Amino acid sequence: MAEEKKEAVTKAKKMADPVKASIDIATQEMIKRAQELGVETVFDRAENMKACQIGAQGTCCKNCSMGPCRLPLPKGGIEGEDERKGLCGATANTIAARNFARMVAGGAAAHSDHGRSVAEVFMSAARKETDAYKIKDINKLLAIAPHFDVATQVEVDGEQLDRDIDEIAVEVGEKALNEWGKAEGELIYAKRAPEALYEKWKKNGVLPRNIDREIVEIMHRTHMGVDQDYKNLVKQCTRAAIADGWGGSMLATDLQDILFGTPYPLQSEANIGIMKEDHVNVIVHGHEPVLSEMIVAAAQSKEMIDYAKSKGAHGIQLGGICCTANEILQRHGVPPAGNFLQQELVIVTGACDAMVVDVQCIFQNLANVAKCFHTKLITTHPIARMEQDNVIHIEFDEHHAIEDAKRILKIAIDNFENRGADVMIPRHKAIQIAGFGVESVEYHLGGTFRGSYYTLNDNIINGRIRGGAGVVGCNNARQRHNDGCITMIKELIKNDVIVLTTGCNAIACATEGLLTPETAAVFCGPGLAEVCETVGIPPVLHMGSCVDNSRILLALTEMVKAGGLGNDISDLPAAGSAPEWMSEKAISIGHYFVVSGVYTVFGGMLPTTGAPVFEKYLFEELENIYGGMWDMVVDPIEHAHAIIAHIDKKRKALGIDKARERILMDMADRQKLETA
Ligand code: BF8
Repeated sequence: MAEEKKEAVTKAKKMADPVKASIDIATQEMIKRAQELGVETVFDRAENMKACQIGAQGTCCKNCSMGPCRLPLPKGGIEGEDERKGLCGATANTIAARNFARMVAGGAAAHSDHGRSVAEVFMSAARKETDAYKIKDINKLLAIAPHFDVATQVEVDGEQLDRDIDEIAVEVGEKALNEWGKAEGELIYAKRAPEALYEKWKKNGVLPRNIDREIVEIMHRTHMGVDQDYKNLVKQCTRAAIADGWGGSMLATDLQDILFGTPYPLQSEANIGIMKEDHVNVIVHGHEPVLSEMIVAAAQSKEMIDYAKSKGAHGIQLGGICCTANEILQRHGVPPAGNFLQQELVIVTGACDAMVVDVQCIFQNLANVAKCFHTKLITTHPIARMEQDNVIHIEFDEHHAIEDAKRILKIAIDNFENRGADVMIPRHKAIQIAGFGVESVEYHLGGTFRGSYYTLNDNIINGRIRGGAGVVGCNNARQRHNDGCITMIKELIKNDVIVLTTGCNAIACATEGLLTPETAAVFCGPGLAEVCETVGIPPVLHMGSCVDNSRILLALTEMVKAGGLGNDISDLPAAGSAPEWMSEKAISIGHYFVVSGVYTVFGGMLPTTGAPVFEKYLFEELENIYGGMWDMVVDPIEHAHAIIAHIDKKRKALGIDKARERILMDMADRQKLETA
């Protein structure tokens, strides 16, 4: 590495201990490598900058310039009346609730704006304005059309005939796009929730009107001097969170499935070791699959492979980081090179010929790390550019998508010969099975004849499976990388809790080898192991990217519909978790799980601890309204046991807490088990 380039890197004062920083050996090796080369990473920065404890408690208000007003929780807590106030008189509850609501707005905006971009590309494809994208999954299009009141058949001379697919697609696309800004009505997909849940939302006045409006209204209400009632603020962030989970995110998932194909289980690998020394390594990072789908297609073309070979490489190795990785993994088997905290380390290998980024979760420091190596860092999205002068911007346009993808690949291929001597790819990678979804879980755990979640429900009722947990979310440099996720999940599956996972948590599970059917015999309790071995699935099911948490909502809804486990999501022996969360998106996800009836536990720190009354409202009182509630448990084993205790509570309420022999039930038997 050139000396002048080294100088471009800000040297950290203290260095992270690689073993304390991550449980993953590849990550440990690359942190050490970065330190040897004098390249600073997030792990070192976390050693040198401590988090602001007032902000972490959620009680710093910077919404006007009379502040920032800081209201730390006194040591020993509050005795008597809480007299803390900002200059305007805002209480700790108001401040924490406003901050929390703004996090929901940020997260919902990110997921939903992603969804909007997909909807726009969907419209271009439906209107045939682009050759690059086609309606790929017609069955899924036909499955969602009725939600939008779009007819799939047409009457001709008294006969019902199938309607033209492009016509259906245009109409679905128009109605879907309308969900972001329609003037009246309510979010269409809210009705996909179990009826009891929809009625709860209606009764409490939290049905979203449209996606954008609920986010904008949070920004209005949290402006200085507007909403000063934490319960009313939570009501608004409930609307916005539902608009995310059952709106923007769910639309993103559905439209991506129609455009790029609904995922089905496939085998791949994971971790930095997927990179190849003799190949052109191209890493895609971010969240939106519209460009990366094209990069996958272009990288498989003979033209690009021949071009790579003409430059001395054996081929092109694609890899991913974060949720773009999950998107192309679940549909094409492209292996993830790592999760959120590994993004800089992929460049530190010295073998990353190009990193192509779109939106969300992208470190600005990538540009500084890229400067130390030959890596071309390419931004592609108009809303996510970088100020550093070594960054190339190639704005992606769906109308010439494949040309853009080839242009990017050529830059990477041309860069192959510029690799320095500092190449070190860790040898560690693991095999994984990914690509589960509502449809494939139904196939594996329901069967083609019954076509439902009966088998899953039966196995929960007979106790082989104790319950289910959606374990999702990020990494956080304030915690040991992947430790919270993996320790917690191993404890869950040991106790017969099946896990559905997405996002960076899913990549952590993949790198630790938890996403193979063989894992069941090693880590699971006897009941879950038996089910996994019988149907040949891993005990941890990779359900996709973070917008695909909507798949988990729909899987829970299918469980309710299949019968025997109550009438609503809140009756199910199920819970949600994000042990290493860090982003606003995680807060939005957490909140839509809670108000969909799911007990949801976060690790690390929640920005509610500085306002105990507000926190109690989230942690206890919301259960009386929606059936779900927030919780925070730092220790991963205790975190798992909080989930298990909740599952056991729900099993007891359903009357299935006693071990019982497996009996095949018909619908009448099942209905007898329904709770009132
Ligand atoms: O959206 S899990 S670090 S990449 S925010 Fe970001 Fe968190 Fe990863 Fe996917 Ni989700």
